[in-house]
Amino acid sequence: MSKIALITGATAGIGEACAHVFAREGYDLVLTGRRLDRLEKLAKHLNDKYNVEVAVSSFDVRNREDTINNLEALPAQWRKVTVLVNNAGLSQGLDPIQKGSIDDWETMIDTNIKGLLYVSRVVSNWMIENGKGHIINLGSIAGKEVYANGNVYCATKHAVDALNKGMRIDLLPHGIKVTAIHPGAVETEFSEVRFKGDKERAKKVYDGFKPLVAEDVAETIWFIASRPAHVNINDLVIMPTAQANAGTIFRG
Ligand code: NDP
Ligand code: 8X3
Repeated sequence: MSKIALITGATAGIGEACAHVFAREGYDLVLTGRRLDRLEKLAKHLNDKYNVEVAVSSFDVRNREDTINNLEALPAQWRKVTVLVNNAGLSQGLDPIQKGSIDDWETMIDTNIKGLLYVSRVVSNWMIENGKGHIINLGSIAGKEVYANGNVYCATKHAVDALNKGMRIDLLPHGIKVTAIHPGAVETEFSEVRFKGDKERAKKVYDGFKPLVAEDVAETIWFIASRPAHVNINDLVIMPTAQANAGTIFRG
């Protein structure tokens, strides 16, 4: 195994698109997410199509023990992770602070911040052992700006922005690159998850303009990962052309 990408949240959207791109580029893969059936189907497809090795590991990143134990249970050859795409994440609800669901807040905090930390704690140590690596964190435009009713989701992505900067400082002596990519609107399962399965409401988010698709973000992540050894992209914001900032979308 020469190059390995570990992608969290590979069962859908940006993570799944990253799995395709890294497999196309000859990377062996560790794919994680809760939906094991999707992981297994994707692994078989990528192995058949690109002849790459794919390990799958199904766990909920909110569960600290499961996350650490499942990662540590991977056979030793998979510890040679070259690129970690810290992608698993979600939004739940879109309500003003005084009306927000506390359960939703906890789900977002536990997934987007704590889950990312649990995975990073394990994999950064593997990278230190290997003397190299690249951690690519999925932030968001919601981690750069705040929009109406985005409150807690925006806070979790601001935390990712801060953690990205902190990780870069801490891992610098170990030769590990750290990058955050901050997309604007990407049409994935994201809004359907945010609105708890309400497909109609989710679809409306992307009405009247051309959003990014998961492949746009995945190709940009590949660009970030494929820079020469002496080049690191610290931070990258990527938006649909129709979106100026978190709250301004031109719907023609
Ligand atoms: P999707 O809903 O399409 O995919 C989310 C992925 O995260 C799924 O594979 C899901 O897997 C995984 N995931 C969610 N919760 C957990 C959990 N508790 N444990 C393990 N895996 C989990 O959304 P996107 O692809 O759009 O989102 C990917 C990332 O990009 C997220 O961090 C999101 O915040 C960020 N982002 C998205 C934008 C957008 O507009 N879509 C814009 C900016 C950033 P499973 O359910 O199988 O566990
Ligand atoms: C997802 C993009 O604008 O819906 O992070 O928060 S947004």
